[in-house]
Amino acid sequence: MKTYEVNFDGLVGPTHNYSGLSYGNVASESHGHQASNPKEAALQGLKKMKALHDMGFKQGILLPHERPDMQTLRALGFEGSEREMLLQAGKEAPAILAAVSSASAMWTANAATVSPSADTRDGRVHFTPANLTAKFHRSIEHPTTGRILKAIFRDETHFAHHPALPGQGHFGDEGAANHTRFCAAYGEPGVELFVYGRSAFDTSKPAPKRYPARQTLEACQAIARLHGLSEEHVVYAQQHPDVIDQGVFHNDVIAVGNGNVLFYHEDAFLDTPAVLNEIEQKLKGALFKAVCVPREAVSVEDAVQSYLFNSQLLWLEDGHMLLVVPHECEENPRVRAYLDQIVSSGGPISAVRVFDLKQSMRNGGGPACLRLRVVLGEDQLAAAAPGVLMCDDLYEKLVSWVEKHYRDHLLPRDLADPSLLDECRTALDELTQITGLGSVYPFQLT
Ligand code: SUG
Repeated sequence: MKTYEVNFDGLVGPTHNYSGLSYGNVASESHGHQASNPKEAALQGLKKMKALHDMGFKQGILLPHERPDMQTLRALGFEGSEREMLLQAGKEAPAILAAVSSASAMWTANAATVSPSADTRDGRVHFTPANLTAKFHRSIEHPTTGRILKAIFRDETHFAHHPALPGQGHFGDEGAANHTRFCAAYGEPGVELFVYGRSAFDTSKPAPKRYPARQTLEACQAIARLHGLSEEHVVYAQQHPDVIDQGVFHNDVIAVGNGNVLFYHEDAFLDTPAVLNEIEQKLKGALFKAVCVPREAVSVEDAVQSYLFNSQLLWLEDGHMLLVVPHECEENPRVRAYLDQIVSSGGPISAVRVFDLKQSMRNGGGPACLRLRVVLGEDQLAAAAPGVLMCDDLYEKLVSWVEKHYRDHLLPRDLADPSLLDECRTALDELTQITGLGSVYPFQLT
């Protein structure tokens, strides 16, 4: 039976905007309060999905969330009609309104951690939505994320869904952005690498001084337990605290792995030799290839600015890897020179493909942030909801849907506009019909 890596990209939501919400994420902080273009953002994302689908990769979508999140506004004491609540929040608490309006669910690398059935004790694919406790605007994502994942992966004989970890800093979990799986082939047992920024209980471990470390060791361990992963197939690695302080807020900003390849920056981990050695030991049956990018060639600052490592590493038919990078990599001369050299080096990465994802990049989200990887066997893929799997027809429908419903200019002050909420709900209602997912949004459930 064939097994595939299916990339589920987040479809950018109609409220995509720049509110400077993510302290420690340099792009989000520096673009805060500029005008965004939600229509362009959604179309840029769709273009990437379609191009990868056309190249023969399996591609799916995850749906945007209902925003502004009126339930959260109500829970925070805003009262009256929805119109009144929005106007009051816009006037008295614009920062709260921005948080409950963020389209941040688009970065589906943070949606969940997924363990394929070849790795789990009960032979099912396990999903745990990330609690995203580090940022308020992201901590409200997991209930809808969980409903969407359950609606797509319904069949309990194949799929197991866990609730998000307790929503508390001790178990801060950012999902697949800090999780990488290595294997000889997708259908074979792999090694799951969990990367954390700090420990909640072990004070002997160093922590960053300037920016927050979002993921804890204890969250990683809890996910491994919940998913029924065995010790011999798990590696925990601490991210170097100094790189977090330079803006590396997730491991996927400094390293990416797939199959038997890890592409990483020299400064990514606290103890690199130990991490590489443990992956190599545990990855029996596959020749582990670690491609290190030296700081002399690409500095951490270059990596954060260009998002070189926030790339997708995709297995080509001939066994080599394709690196899918954002356009910003071409604009940085050192990164561009490095990429030119790597494809001609005879190493595991043989091709590079560049995408314009500027709208998402300005909030710190590159190609890898925009996708959640789900390894599925043929039978599991057949059991998934077909309406979210990319095909020519779905692509055309989604492009027309975006053209019809999305604005091409949005400022944080527009978030209080009650017609934006209506537009968002009308669009999402139609989207659940296009994808055949049924009711997943609070406004459809009440
Ligand atoms: O969590 N930005 C997101 C970007 C997430 C990128 N994901 C990965 N690296 N996997 C974040 O910081 C900014 C929203 C704003 O500022 O309006 C934001 O949430």
